[in-house]
Amino acid sequence: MSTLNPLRRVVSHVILDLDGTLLNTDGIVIEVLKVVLAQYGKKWDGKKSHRIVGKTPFEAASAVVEDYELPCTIAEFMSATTPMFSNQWCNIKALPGANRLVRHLRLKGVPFGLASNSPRANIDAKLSYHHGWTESFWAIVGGNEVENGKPSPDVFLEAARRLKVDPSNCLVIEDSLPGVMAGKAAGMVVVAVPSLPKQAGLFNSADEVINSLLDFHPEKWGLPPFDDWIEDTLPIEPWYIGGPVVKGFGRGSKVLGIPTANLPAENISGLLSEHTSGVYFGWAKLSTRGIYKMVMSIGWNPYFNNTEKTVEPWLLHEFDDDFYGEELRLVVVGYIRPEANFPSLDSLIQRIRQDGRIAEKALELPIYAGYKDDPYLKNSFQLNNCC
Ligand code: ADP
Ligand code: RBF
Ligand code: MG
Repeated sequence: MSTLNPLRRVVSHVILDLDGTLLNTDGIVIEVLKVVLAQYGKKWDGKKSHRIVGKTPFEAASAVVEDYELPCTIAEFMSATTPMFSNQWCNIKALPGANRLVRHLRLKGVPFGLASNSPRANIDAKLSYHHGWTESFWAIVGGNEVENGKPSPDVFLEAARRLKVDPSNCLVIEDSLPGVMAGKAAGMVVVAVPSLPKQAGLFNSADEVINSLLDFHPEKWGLPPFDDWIEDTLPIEPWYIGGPVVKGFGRGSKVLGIPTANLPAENISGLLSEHTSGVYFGWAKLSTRGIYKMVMSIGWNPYFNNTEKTVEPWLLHEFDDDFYGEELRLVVVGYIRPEANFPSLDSLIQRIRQDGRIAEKALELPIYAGYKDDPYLKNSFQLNNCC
């Protein structure tokens, strides 16, 4: 069976953006800006993130100086922040699915390049911390190597020129609006993977909007498919969270009939910013009761349009009573799907129950079953919560 939609264009080459698409740069940028703004007695405003995402360093600096009415020139601001950013490059993590994508394109022989608004020297420095990346790209183009940065198409056109391919045969993956505009202006197919939450609506010029790289299906565009999905699940590098069970939104059992045991925000905020929203599963341990299968959502629960990103683990077991205050530990081992909105509460409930059945079955597979014996679940609970 072919999964190719006849209306979809087929491509042969891929061009990736770096910051916000492959690398979780935004967190580092925000940390640095918080420190610098504090020196001027100002406070970072998360709602202004869109003013810097996808911009060249100079444009981003001018936006901050202007928005926060800083009493300095753009050049002064940049000479303060540039060394601070450079010091942080070693701490920038790959986004979920980035290593998997780079490895896949390389192993399948798909020619792929990198096109970023960052200066080439910065790109090289950032890539050097990610094993096997630099040598995987067939071409790398920095913002300083062309006349104009994104949203101008220059970086993408230059990447296509170096890849020796017609721009119309290229697929761009981009997290930012200027990047999507640049890819479209270059005549390329563009898959947007917005790095800021609740922004999907702004990306209507993209050919497809996905929630994370885990949701990229190359075969839709005539490229070789990933072959790591198993029984509707995608194995991921396991990650670990824990803490005492606290009160959530008060609607899991009441509204959905599906209780979800919430963890304290302060225990999970770092991990939450590292992991993209979606439905995941794994193993859960309750200190005094035992180890259970678990399926959970991470994100803003689009159906309820929450303002906070939360983790909502549903333990796949009938309990006779609540367990607020008990220590809960989770090993998250696989991914099922992006969070979605639903036309009715009943369709949301049906979908969550289906996620439960998928997780229940998948956790029997050897690739996931072994994590039931993970030391994080077995060890004494004195050791505290997070790894
Ligand atoms: P809250 O608003 O606190 O999240 P919920 O209605 O989602 O309320 O219920 C969650 C609570 O229900 C958990 O904190 C836990 O004490 C209890 N609970 C009982 N069974 C389960 C289960 N199978 N999975 C998760 N939590 C459960
Ligand atoms: N909420 C959504 O709005 N969209 C979803 O796709 C979604 N998927 C979920 C999948 C699972 C396995 C679980 C346990 C919850 C999911 N929820 C989703 C969250 C649900 O809305 C949440 O548990 C309640 O809002 C309780 O606060
Ligand atoms: Mg809950």
